[in-house]
Amino acid sequence: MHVPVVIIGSGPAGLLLSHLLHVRGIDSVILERKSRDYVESRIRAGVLEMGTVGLMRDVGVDARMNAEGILHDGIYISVEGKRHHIDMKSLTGGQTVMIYGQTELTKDLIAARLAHGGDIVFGAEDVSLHDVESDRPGVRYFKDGTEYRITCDYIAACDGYHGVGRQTMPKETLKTFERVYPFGWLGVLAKARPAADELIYASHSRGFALCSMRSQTVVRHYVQVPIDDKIEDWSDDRFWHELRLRLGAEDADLVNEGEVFEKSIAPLRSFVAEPMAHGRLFLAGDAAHIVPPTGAKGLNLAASDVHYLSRALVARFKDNDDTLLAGYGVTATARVWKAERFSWWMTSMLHRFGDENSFDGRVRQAELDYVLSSQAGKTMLAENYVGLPY
Ligand code: RFL
Ligand code: PHB
Repeated sequence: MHVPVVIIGSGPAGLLLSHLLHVRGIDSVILERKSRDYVESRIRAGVLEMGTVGLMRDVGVDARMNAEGILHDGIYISVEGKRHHIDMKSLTGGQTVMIYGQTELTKDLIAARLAHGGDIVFGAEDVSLHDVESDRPGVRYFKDGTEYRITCDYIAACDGYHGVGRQTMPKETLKTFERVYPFGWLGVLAKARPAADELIYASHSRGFALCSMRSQTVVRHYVQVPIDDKIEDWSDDRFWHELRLRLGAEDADLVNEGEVFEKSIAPLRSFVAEPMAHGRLFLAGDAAHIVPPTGAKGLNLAASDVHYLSRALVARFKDNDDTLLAGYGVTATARVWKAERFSWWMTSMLHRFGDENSFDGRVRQAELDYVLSSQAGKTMLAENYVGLPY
């Protein structure tokens, strides 16, 4: 079997890429290690930039998102219990973000891909990539004990941080950059009304907290926890109590409690791998970079990568023009580093590092003070949060 493009991974990057190619008449196969059920029940991001919303519209998978997604014009930043509003819409000349869960976006993309006759192989085990430096690369995988081989023109590794794509790249050409933070986020999903009309990012001496939402009846809240905390350490009561404390006395009552139906701890990490291409292998999304979630950029970066990659593949297949493909790594990486910077900055500014009585701690407090009192500071935050242009 031969297909123009083999895509590894059916997360947002792989699914969107296969749709973007499909609408331009280019066939692809997606190989996904997990089951459809597993992929559709993973709980992750919740904030979409308008660029991501636009890509969903371009591939015609935006009906449910338009009906159920919630547009937000701004965010709140709470500092030691005092809430400030960042009016992103007025600061950016009219831009907003949309609240729509990654889980829902993934379900929509899978359903639409299959409805259009798309080929997604779930449960593809031991995927390996071959001859990526030749002009006829291939992949091999096993499904239900049977071995399969596919040749292709290009391979897109959209297989996340632990995927096989980046690992296939020669060690001597790959340069990685990493920062690991000394804390994680404990996140819960609960059946409750949102704390406010928009997200609240709270910086407090007890640690960072975030009140987010998925709908008017489901909330997604987080608190910063030490990296070695265990989920068993956090009863629901302890979580709600801690969240209230971090919002401060005046705002504590904004928190509406409800049945917690998901609870997990995620570590925070910044990571970039360069280059994002080797021979006929291209990396996109978490396969090439990780951001801490404070800037809400992970999913949106996956989307911008596949925007650049699909455009480059279309130029190659439709116009026989390789220029954009040759420049993919450089183009995508430039936007990636700006989102890395923003996510690192938001994380550094809003979390507690246990050094508040040192020079670094005081500088962090001054930075927050400055940003919230300066039009220029707020504008910088707003234009990065809504997403830099493609
Ligand atoms: P994904 O979504 O990880 O999808 C990769 C897919 O590849 C499959 N795969 C393989 N398939 C075949 N063979 C292999 N060898 C394979 N190895 C892996 C995987 O099963 C999976 O289906 O990457 P993608 O598409 O690049 O999308 C990126 C986003 O998912 C990610 O950036 C965000 O969700 C990050 N993230 C968050 N971002 C936010 O903006 N806000 C958040 O609140 C937020 N929470 C999170 C997160 C990521 C998490 N991870 C990675 C564990 C919470 C968690 C727990
Ligand atoms: C979420 O709703 O899961 C969410 C929102 C904003 C973030 C991170 C996560 O910055």
